Amino acid sequence: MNTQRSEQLLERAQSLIPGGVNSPVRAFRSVGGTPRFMERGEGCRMFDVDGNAYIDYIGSWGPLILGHRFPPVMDAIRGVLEVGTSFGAPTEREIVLAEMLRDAVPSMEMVRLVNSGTEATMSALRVARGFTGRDLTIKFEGCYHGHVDSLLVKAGSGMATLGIADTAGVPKAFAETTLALPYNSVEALEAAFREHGDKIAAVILEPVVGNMGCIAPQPGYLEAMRKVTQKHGSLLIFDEVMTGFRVSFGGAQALYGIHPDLSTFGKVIGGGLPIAAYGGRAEIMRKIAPVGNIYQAGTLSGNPLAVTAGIAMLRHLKAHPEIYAQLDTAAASVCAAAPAGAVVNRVGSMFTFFFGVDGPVVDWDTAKKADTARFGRFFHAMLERGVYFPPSQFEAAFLGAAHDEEAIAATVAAIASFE
Ligand code: HOZ
Repeated sequence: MNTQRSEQLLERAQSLIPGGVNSPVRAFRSVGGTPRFMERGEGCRMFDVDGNAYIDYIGSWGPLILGHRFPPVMDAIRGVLEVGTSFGAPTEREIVLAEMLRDAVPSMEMVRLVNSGTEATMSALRVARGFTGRDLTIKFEGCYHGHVDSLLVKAGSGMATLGIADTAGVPKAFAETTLALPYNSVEALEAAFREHGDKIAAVILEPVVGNMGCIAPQPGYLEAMRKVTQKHGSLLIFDEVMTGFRVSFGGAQALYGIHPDLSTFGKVIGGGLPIAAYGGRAEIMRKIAPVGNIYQAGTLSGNPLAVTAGIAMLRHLKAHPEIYAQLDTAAASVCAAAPAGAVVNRVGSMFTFFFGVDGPVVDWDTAKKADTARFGRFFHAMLERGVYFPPSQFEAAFLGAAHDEEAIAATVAAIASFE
């Protein structure tokens, strides 16, 4: 495979942009080799600057559930270009998107739009602290909630990929407001509440984890979490940036039947443009300025471009609920082809093959035992055959509605040829 132009661009980028990339996992550091510079996308495929085509299993890390350049989303974006890209003043479109979010996710009685998942989780956490008057947060080892200072403690995604335990630059005092517990352990959660219950503002988690690879909650885990947070007056925050409108139209909370107090959304809700949202119980959300005294703001928040793309995306998903069953079937076919010995974790269209583990992968302790060198060989074998999986053992793969039978068959054949 010719990668000459990508190599040239990497060299040029590296002198100017740290690692040559604007988000660390893209740099291929844990798998080695040259990150591919992309030129365009079409449906389930991406094409790089050297003319190589790839069946895409990152989908922009989640947003592209309908594939690249999905026509209704593209048309909606073209339409809004005629009226303006940002006003810094409210528009009716923002209400439409907020209504769609509330209708799909009943626990979100009120919503605030922001620009990224990081902003959404940072804001939700501030609101939880402001509402409860408490400072401590519980998060889970291997979960990632964007690069919020206090949440970069034992974090997944790029931190897990690069082996950075705790990032420099976060004041100790911030990190000390966070307790990191093992995922899927009711025992650890209850013990933390026994010790610190009256100080815990919130528990934040990925209800299905995507950032240490894909990990599902064990039966009863989310229920226990709901119960213990309620008992101690702490807020339960579901970070559904990855899972929202992905594992089901109403997100993981609809799939598992749990009502969190606050939720964060991103990725799919922007149709591929930068947007995110947080929201929850009206009683809590009314504490936010200008109604209350918890401050959060943003110049480009609710900008018409991203809002319009999001509306088009959600309209299509709502009108075609059968998409979720189709995604499930297609992802099951890909997972059925997993190399011998790999442990397969999958929830709907999110999945991971864990290499070299000898039992179920349910938390960071079991995930980190994975043979990352073998994963790297798998990743490159797939890339050579034109299949682009996430360049990290600790990131979930995403399949979309544009993955047709031909793409699935080609993926299955590529996986089958890996030894
Ligand atoms: N942290 C993102 C995945 N969990 C990667 C984002 C990107 O590189 O675009």
